[in-house]
Amino acid sequence: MKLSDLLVYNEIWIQCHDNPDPDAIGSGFALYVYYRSMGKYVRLFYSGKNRISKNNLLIMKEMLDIPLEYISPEEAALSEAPGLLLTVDCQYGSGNVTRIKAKNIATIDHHPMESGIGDNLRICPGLGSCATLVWKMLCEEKYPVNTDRKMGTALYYGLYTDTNQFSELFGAEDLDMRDALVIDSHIMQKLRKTNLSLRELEVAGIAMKNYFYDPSHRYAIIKTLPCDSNVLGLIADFLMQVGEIDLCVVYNEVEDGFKLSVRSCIMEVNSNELAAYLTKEIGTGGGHYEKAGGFISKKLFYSRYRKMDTEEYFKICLSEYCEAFQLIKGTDYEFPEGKEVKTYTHIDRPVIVVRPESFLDVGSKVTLRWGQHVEDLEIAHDEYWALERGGYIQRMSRSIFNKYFEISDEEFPENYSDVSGLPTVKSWSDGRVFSIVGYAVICRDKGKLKARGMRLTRNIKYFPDWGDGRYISGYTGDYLMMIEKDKTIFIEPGAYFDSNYIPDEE
Ligand SMILES: [Mn+2]
Repeated sequence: MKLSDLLVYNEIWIQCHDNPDPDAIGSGFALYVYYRSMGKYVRLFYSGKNRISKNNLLIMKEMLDIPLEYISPEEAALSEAPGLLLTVDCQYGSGNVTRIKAKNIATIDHHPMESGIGDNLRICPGLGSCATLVWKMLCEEKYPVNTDRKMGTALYYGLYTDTNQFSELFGAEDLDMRDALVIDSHIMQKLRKTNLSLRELEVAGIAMKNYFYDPSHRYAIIKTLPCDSNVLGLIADFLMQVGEIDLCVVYNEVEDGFKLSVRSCIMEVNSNELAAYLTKEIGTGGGHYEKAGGFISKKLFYSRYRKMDTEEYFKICLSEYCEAFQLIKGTDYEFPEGKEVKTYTHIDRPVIVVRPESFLDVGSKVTLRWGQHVEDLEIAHDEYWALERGGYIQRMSRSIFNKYFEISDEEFPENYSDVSGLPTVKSWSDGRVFSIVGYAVICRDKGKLKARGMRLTRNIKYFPDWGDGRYISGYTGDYLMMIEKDKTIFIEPGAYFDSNYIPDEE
């Protein structure tokens, strides 16, 4: 569904979920402005037992001139939308939205599909906020979003609160919106300082008294009472300052699922990977090395795990994760011998290689993006990145680069990758975005590269003895490789292995 598909209706009622949050209000407001500009009669409202009372919502409504109306449940029961009812950040018929009679229903949402009621649905569960979806749809209509700072601020604040102040942001499209929006930084400053209410302070206090701690894996789990998802992030950040705790999951129940914040303060666990692990096939999760977040759908959880208690689930899953990887340290690892290890020859083809130091400072933090692949990295001295197919980035030291690659004067190959677009790097310090291709060179193998390789039958975390101390994961089905003469170890993703390597005849 596109926004312009709904222009056939002259009256459009936009409904946020009950107890609306900044994402629902921001998304609804942007849609309100859009349909008004198209000459429609538009209403923006929410219902439910409670009127909004939190400071940040009141400030948002007032400073951004959002014409948000409140309709009591009694009034809602008597109302009927005359044209179209459009639910945002929620789905018609779900438990978190008061039902209003309507002949025509449309939905724009980023939660997992619920009832599927209505002919016009646009549901994208992978997105960090509903605001991102609305922004995308406005861009599809070529609507000049950046001429309206208030709209920009509303959408920005929606994403900001739905991703724990961007700390749990991981989607490529979410990053696109964050980088593209023009906002009123004065209003945003005010909103940042009113994130929590006194009630939420109490919820956080109660939650912290009731933690579960596993001393063998050094993780903590906390379930909180219903509260703003920002509180989850704050509690999780707090736990990371406790000496005995290396990892934590803080979560609570919402109408249709569970929101969670994940933290790690050790190099052995990447929160981004852990959040994806905890939500695999039952939701979405991801983020950065130290902070990540996610959402688990109740429907998917209970259909898979029946009546399992959620805390029990997290205990099992966290312990499983802690034991699921073999740790391999670059310096003292003995490559296995045996019949599962074969010698392979690399198929020579052009590779894009970049030396990030040539345009970024050593030690600076950046986000690397290539298609849907998003990764945070710290620029290490003398590090090179080979950009391989499927959005995979092979990191290597300068000495390895010099030994095995030579610069070729070929043109950039067309269709280099099956990943759409070209890779970019965004600097955290000043927000500048660099297209890597401008700094990259095309390389070829120096001579025939031969390596010993073994298909992984379990997951590993490989800690190279160069770089920023972070590990590289290899999963069952990937290949652990070693160049014999200098014992260089690297991981090749299983998906492209056969088109990159040929086994030698034994
Ligand atoms: Mn939302």
